[in-house]
Amino acid sequence: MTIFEEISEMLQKGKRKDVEALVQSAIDQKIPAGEILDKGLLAGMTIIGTKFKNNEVYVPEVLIAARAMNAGVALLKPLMVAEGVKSKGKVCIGTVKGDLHDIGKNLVKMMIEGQGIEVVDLGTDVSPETFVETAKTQNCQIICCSALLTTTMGAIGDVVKVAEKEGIRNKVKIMVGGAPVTDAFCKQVGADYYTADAASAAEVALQICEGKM
Ligand code: B1M
Repeated sequence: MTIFEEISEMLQKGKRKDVEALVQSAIDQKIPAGEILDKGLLAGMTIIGTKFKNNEVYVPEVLIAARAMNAGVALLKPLMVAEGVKSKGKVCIGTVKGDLHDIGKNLVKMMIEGQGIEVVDLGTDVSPETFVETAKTQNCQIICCSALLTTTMGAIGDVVKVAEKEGIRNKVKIMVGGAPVTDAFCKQVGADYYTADAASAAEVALQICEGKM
């Protein structure tokens, strides 16, 4: 088994300390940080994402795997900066105005990070203006809106309207999700992409950042 496969396997099992030790060992072997990230950590997180989508693993396993991934990434980050490894894109994410649910949003965030994309987490109860201002000032390719209540999902339409008003609608994609949200609703409010789960959201985000969508 290669060290990349070992990292991937320990990440999938959520073994944070083992992931840290293996990543450190790979660093000591002078393996480039970008390679450790791609072939070890991101490979493992992609497998977890697929399993989560297929109901083979559940929320707790994903959270533990993400914690292990974050520990490995923390060791690599300074080296990646030094090596000039670029992230695959940048997005902002938040739960819409009036809505305090963040478990699903956090999963989406972790899965997107698991694709090597930088994520600005705006938290919960995020105003349309904050989503748009962040996308503008931080050059985000995607605004990701999560809504869990039928009473708050309408706020996604406000994000679209503010993006239009601020003149960034043609520069940013708007992705939406959350239990009451549907593809029909996404189209109705003029957003770009609806996905039903965190793994699909991460796949679509990567395609957008790579200019394939
Ligand atoms: Co609330 N709540 N809650 N709640 N809560 C629901 C959503 C509800 C369905 C429960 C019910 O009545 N059966 C109901 C909504 C009814 C409706 O509008 N149709 C409800 C209600 C009514 C409320 C309050 C109004 C209750 C009250 O105070 N009277 C209140 C509202 C507070 C507010 O937000 N202003 C409230 C409060 C809370 C708690 C604070 C207690 C807590 C939230 C804790 C937290 O998030 N930190 C809570 C919880 C936990 C729930 C339930 C039980 C679980 C939600 C959850 O985390 N699911 C929920 C009932 C349920 O769903 N069974 C309920 C797990 C999570 C992984 O799934 O978030 O759907 P989910 O995310 C999925 C996908 O939807 C998707 O990916 C995720 C993973 O694959 N996804 C995206 C999510 N965002 C995405 C974005 C994307 C793409 C995919 O692209 C950008």
